[in-house]
Amino acid sequence: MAKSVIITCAVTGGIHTPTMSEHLPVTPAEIATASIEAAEAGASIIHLHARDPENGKPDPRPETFMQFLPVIKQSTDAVVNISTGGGLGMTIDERLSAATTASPEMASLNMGSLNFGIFPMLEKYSSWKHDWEAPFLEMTKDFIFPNTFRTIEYALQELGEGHGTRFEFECYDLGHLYNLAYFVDKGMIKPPFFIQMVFGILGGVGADLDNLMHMHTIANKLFGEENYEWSVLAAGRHQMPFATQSAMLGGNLRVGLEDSLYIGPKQLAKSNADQVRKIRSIVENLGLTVATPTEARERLALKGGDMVKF
Ligand code: KMH
Ligand code: ZN
Repeated sequence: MAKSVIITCAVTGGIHTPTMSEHLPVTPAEIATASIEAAEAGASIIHLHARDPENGKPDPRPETFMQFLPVIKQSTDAVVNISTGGGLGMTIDERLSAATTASPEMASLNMGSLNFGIFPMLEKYSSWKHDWEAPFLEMTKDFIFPNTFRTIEYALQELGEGHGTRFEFECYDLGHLYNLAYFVDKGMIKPPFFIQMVFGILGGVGADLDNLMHMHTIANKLFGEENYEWSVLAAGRHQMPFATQSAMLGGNLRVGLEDSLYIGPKQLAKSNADQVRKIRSIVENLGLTVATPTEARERLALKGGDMVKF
């Protein structure tokens, strides 16, 4: 029987800016509501960043996260996954601080350094809600998102060993699977681990189905398919087609406004939950089922929602 599909919803991220969509959650209350609605719609994992409530800028402060984490926990059984990617330009300590404070069941971990170009979005807008937005996008022309062996090792020790947190290993290119294999071979990462394959970031691998197939083939060779769960996210207009492909191939998937602001061609998504409902209906129409949080916890060997510090 086919495994159920784990849906992750990444509700706000640190890439899009408030000008781009009025539906992008910004305040703690908006992030909490978006997360609860996404969970009710069928997401078993909620991937979280925080934003400064005043201006929507990516915000690493644990105290900002703490304004929405308990609300989400009290209202849903979904797995809370805290980003350690943070916002482009944050230090590694800033990026880890919310997760080391909250000790979540899951955290993201980016598996290699890469150019991370979001500057092409500058051309789409002629005015901005906040002063920080245009310079933030502009600086990515010259930006390398740093995820070195040392920082990956540090996160594995601090969060993995220190807190029993397990990871969403974000792999933006083939080489990142080999970086992951290095840590698996060292015994620092143990099955069953969760690989999030990321397509369509400028600087990472492109959103081409052949790339997805090849990354999946190489992951099977490196890790053995019984040892890991895999999921797919693709940026922008590739989001839904790639999520669908992953489900068809036996994988899991991620949606959410972090990765795409749209629900259809030129049509902004009004909520994260709308994207979850859309992909859920596709998954179910393929004859597949959507995983519950309990199933996700079992398959990813998570420590449990009562073992967190929020
Ligand atoms: N927005 C994704 C492409 C993280 O939070 O660690 C990358 C991401 C990074 O989710
Ligand atoms: Zn993220």
